[in-house]
Amino acid sequence: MAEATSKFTPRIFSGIQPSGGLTLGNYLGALKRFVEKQNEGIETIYCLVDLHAITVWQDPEKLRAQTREAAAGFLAAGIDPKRSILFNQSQVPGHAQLAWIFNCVARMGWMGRMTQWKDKTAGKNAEAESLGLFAYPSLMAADILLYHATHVPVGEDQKQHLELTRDIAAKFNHDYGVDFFPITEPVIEGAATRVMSLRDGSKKMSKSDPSDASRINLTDEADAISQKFRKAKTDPEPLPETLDGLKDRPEAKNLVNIYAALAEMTPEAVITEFGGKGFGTFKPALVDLAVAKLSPISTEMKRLMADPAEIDRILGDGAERADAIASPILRQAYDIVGMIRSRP
Ligand code: AQP
Repeated sequence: MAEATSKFTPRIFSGIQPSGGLTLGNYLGALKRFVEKQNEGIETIYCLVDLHAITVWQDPEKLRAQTREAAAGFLAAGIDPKRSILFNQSQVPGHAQLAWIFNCVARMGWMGRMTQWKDKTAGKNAEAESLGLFAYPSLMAADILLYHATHVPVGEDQKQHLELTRDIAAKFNHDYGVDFFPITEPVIEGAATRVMSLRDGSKKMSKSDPSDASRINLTDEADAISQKFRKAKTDPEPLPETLDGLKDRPEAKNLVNIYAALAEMTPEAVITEFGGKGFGTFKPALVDLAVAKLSPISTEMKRLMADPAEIDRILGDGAERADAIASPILRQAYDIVGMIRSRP
């Protein structure tokens, strides 16, 4: 990991929105790597960012169910709630409180330049979107900086938001003449930092895509995984003999990257193994691999979801531990900006 500001102890924070079921994109781009970071022995704080989820309409009952399901996904994928802190964002009030300060530090122009804002409002009336959706990156900066996190593992799509987090930290430090917030490093690693839709190689795989066939859900059973990969859009050519040959073949490249990430090998090694072979050979191999890696996760998720009270207990315990780190940092931030604190 690159060195963040050295006075800060290495600490990892990251989150996922419970705005739908977790996808293979969330798993390979984020969750699988969260587990690796936990297992490297660094302090890890992971959050289901439910306040982010409501930047677009969520049915309240579904949101609660999706949050528990996402928590089950984290646990099933290998997050150990004793070694990592796992909680849902709304149980730690400091996220929203620090976000307000950052709303006053960040500039409107910074938010307006975010490609995610542009993508999510493309073809729509942006004026009718929620203010929360516009200010989303400011809350994300608060999520991270509330814990003085030094490193944030994310997928490629979050890189720009991480840059904005650094800008907010730097402007806060500069405006108030302090060295209080770290300049956090994004950690974007692995073969599948941007998993694409199985129906359209130019679109990111996303939990909110209206087409279920565009994504593998972590809850999908072997049959669904198999069907979706077999029907995944490809071209008629066999896989190329070199990586370069994937350059103008986004769908083929996507499947090679998924295979590489699941098998923990490089895309080069996948090409060495399958170069010259057609999708009639490659897709069944991908299905076998995906089923072998993902089925244990979906089975464990089902087991965990049968006991929602236990999931809530884990999230509550995580929230208390997160709050114990966040509260003193938030108090200092309020002191720095000049808020009076005289309540007994
Ligand atoms: N397709 C992807 N490939 C690699 N990484 C991905 N991530 C998301 N999609 C992919 C990574 O997952 C983490 C959590 O993302 P998020 O849930 O906070 O929001 P998102 O990036 O907007 O994900 P979705 O699935 O597209 O959600 P919706 O549809 O609700 O907007 C991040 O680290 C992200 O990079």
